[in-house]
Amino acid sequence: MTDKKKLLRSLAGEAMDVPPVWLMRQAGRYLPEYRATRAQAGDFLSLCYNPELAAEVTLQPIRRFGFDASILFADILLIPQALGADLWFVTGEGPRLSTITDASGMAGMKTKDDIHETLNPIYETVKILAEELPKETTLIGFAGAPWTVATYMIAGRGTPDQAPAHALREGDPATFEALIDLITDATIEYLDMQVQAGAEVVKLFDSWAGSLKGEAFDKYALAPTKKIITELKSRHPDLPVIAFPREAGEKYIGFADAVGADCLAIDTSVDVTWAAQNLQVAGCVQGNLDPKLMVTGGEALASEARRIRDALKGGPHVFNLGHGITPDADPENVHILLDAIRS
Ligand code: 1CP
Repeated sequence: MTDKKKLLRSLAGEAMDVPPVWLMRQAGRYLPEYRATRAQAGDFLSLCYNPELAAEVTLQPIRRFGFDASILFADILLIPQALGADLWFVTGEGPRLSTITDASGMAGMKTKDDIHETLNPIYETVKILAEELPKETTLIGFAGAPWTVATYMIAGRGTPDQAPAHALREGDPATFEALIDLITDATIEYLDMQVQAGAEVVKLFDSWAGSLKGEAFDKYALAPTKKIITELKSRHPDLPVIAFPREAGEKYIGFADAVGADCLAIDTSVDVTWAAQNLQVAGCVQGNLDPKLMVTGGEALASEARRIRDALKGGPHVFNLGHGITPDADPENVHILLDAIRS
């Protein structure tokens, strides 16, 4: 047990006084070396599809901070592109995609077996990382969960309330479900290839899960996630999976068990004492420091980090933020955070 990597021990259910720590978006614009490598690549998508440079930006925060885990540098929107959607990024605004508004939009999509042609460079990045990461660092692969990915494919961009996706879901359920099924099947193949290339853990990001309520949540957030995890675990029985149904509220309860995840990632809105009582009983919990504290820093950051660590130390915990670190965060604050957690 002792030479097992720290993150894998937490995911296997071990409680520790000092939890493993990594940060969502730990490779990103708050780091000057990331901005330099992105400029070298030309733009964000060229960086994602350049295995040497994508591996380099993945390694940068590990070198600088010594996190316990490293997350592959890529994006959840590469799957839509691999399925045939147009994808580009508008500087200062975010992603843009071609839209799917009816059955004709689905007719232009490729199949799950066609995605590797586009995504092969991502598997190459994973292979480089599996070679180059320090032996104590766990490599996490990832994908978006089908609902979140569908919201971008339908609207063609990020949306505050996912209204276009809800409109298709309610107005043309056959097309909507065909899209969810296609993303689900493609995601299984994509993550399987990441694992074959060397990813030791996979995480599913369902960033917009919270906008699905009641039965719609069960059908379109929970069920596709369960299908992906069930199929991946049938192919890789020992693969740990982290699920992140962001802003799921009371739907967090029982979620990890229902989908077969080893760890439930929680957003900043969840009270950690409540999480210890209601969520950690089912297994590992990951979270949930407010990313704003990575901008403001100081003693407020250190004491909040210790409060979260201590509230969750009775059970398995992976320390992380409740959402991604923002470009205006100060890298020095990461040292404050790590000192607070590890001392
Ligand atoms: O300008 C830049 O350099 C691009 C900024 C950026 C980065 C660093 C984007 C554009 N994506 C990424 C990398 C990324 N995205 C990772 C890599 C690993 C890491 O965490 O270090 C991961 C895991 C993601 C996941 C991702 N992409 C999510 C899910 C998590 C979340 O933040 O909720 C989502 C929703 C996306 C879409 C996306 N990609 C990029 C942006 C700005 C967005 C959000 C768009 C929106 O506002 O809706």
